[in-house]
Amino acid sequence: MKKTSFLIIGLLLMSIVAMSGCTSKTALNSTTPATGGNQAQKDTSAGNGVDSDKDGIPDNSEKVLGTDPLNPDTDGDGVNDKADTTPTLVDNPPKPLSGPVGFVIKDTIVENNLDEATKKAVPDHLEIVLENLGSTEITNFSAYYTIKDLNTSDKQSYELTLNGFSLKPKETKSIHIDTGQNPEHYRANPNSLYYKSSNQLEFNVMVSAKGYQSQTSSVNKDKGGAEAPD
Ligand SMILES: [Ca+2]
Ligand SMILES: [Ca+2]
Ligand SMILES: [Ca+2]
Repeated sequence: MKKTSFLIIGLLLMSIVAMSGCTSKTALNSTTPATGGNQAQKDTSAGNGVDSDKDGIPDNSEKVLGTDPLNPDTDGDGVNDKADTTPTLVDNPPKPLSGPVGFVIKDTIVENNLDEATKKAVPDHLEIVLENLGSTEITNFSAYYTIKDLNTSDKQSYELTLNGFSLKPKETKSIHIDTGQNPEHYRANPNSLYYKSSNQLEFNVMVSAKGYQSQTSSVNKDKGGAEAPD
């Protein structure tokens, strides 16, 4: 009996030791890393939400809408692109001013533009050549122009305050509407009909200066896209 009891106790002890070893081994295994560090990272750079002019419309969307990504008020009517239901059409066009004829529009150029100083070709843009007829300097100029696609009848219009532009007595000088990077150059919408449509386009221009009669002109641009603005 005594021998049998020792044998049973011995067997029990052995099985306990064996079990504890096994448990400990399992426990060790369970602590090995189950999750690697390879979870898929979300690519937050994929959405190009850059809004250069801070008007609430991302640059990519402005391209689709046909508005200017670098101008928060593309048509210049005082209403921000995002709030403007017609961001490339001035809803309340400026009225022509009355008064003496102080200046005239000598020419309106929309293609084959030349640099005034060098007479070399520059990229196509809207250029309005003005002449001061009088003996006093004229300042406070503004311009309003419409572009109509003669195939689709799409129409756009833009208003510009020509800060820094003046005409000395008898002076003849151009207003350039392009990238607006130089003095007396003003910004055109790079996504306008002018740059995006290859149909024939009709331009109607009105130039005003405080105290003088507004002057108007019209010109058509042949089909074919304008060159990229300079
Ligand atoms: Ca924008
Ligand atoms: Ca804009
Ligand atoms: Ca606007």
